[in-house]
Amino acid sequence: MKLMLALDVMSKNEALKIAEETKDFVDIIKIGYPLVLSTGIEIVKEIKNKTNKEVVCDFKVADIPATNEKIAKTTLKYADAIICQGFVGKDSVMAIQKVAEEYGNKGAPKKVIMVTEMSHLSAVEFLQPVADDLAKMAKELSVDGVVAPSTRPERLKEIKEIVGDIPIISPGVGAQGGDLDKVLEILGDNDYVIVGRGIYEHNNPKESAKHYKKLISKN
Ligand code: NUP
Repeated sequence: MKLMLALDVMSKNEALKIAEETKDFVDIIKIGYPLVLSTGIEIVKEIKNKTNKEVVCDFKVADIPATNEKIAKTTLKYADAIICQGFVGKDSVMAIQKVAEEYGNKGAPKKVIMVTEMSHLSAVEFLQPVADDLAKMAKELSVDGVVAPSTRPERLKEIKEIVGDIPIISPGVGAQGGDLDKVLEILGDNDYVIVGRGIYEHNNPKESAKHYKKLISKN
């Protein structure tokens, strides 16, 4: 199982410092609007140069196909992977997959990760009722990964059963209170546990990353 650092800090210096400090224990780095809107998309390049890790842009893209295509082009020029929403439907996700295919190559394929059920409380209101269908769509489209919640292990399990061998990217451990032990029983070698605040808000991010890496590597 792999550790994905969610680097949702708001300053370039802090981002680069934490990325470098934790890089020995982190498998891949995820950034999103907090950092990119604060510093610009070029931060992707800087993180990659400092750490030699793949960078995922968590933009939860959710627009019409033509606009999704533009967002994917700007993002995948820099990033290795992009996260999109599935609830906008197949054509919107496929528009991103088309860009990923065009921009990637054998040595460095670009990946499209799709959200199914989110981890926060209110995800049960609108997303949960359609999340199994979203997971089925993710499988049909052969996306490169799906996001599913560590805050609801029973749902994580159900979504994993639907998507089969598609890697799961799972947020919710740490600040959101997800039970890592339960999550470790469900996820496998090709899946990712996302930790953000549990690492970057810790008084020693390196030690915290080391701790999480050790816990998830036991399985
Ligand atoms: O359902 C989701 N929940 C979630 O927390 C989908 C996500 N992409 N995330 C992201 O995961 C969230 O935006 C943040 O970047 C990370 C979790 O961070 P933390 O709660 O560990 O700080």
